[in-house]
Amino acid sequence: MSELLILSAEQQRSFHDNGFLQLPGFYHGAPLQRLRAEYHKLVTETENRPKNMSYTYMEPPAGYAPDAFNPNNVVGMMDQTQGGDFWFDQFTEPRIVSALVDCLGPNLDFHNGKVRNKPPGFESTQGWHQDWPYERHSRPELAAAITYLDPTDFEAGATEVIPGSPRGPLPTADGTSVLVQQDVDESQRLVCKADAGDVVIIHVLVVHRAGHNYTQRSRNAIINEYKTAEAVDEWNNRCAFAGLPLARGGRLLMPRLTSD
Ligand SMILES: O=C(O)CCC(=O)C(=O)O
Repeated sequence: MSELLILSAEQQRSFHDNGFLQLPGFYHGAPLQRLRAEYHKLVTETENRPKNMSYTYMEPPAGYAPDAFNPNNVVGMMDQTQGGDFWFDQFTEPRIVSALVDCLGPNLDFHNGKVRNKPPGFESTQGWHQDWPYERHSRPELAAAITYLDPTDFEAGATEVIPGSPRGPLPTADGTSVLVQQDVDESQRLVCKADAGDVVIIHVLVVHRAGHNYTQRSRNAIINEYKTAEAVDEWNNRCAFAGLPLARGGRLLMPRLTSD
């Protein structure tokens, strides 16, 4: 096996055994503040953006109001990667690319980027799923890196996973892309309690779901997905920078556009 770029052997093993890996404090201090500030601009300065940076908004449920960080209740967005140089550097960031190389392999491409938020009162209706039906490739060599901008805990926007769940595609409920919910052994679930700045990497076949947010504070997250160069798109990925080569033979390819 080739030399690891950033993860410890134990972290790499944990990803392979469990299908997910939490990287606590991946962003902290000034870089985390900058990330949050840039993100605030992303969800407030929504005019004159490239057309395929599509925003979706959530109607505040009774008893909940949008908070000052995400005042328009943006619940989702595709292709935040097109939001300017900062956001290009965010998904090509050398440390995250290195972590994904260590998890997936030395030849890494980008897959897509999105925002999935949990505004106050958000109820997750998607349920347990694998990302595979949404991201079919010639081989299941993909993973999502979720960057949390706020502390998340159970019913405060935390992602839940079934560690070590089967690595093959599981049957989906009729007419949907999610699993038959009753088939999932919830006793095995793990709540990914995260702090602002944590990153959780989730393999495309790992069973997981987004949590609810029954608090008055928005829980904001960026989700960038990566794949190996050997995994060929069969899903017709039209997202920005799909297939962009990020590493070859373990060597990172992308220059930095911004100085910090
Ligand atoms: O938002 C989350 O906590 C999880 C996101 C998720 O399940 C997904 O994008 O497939």
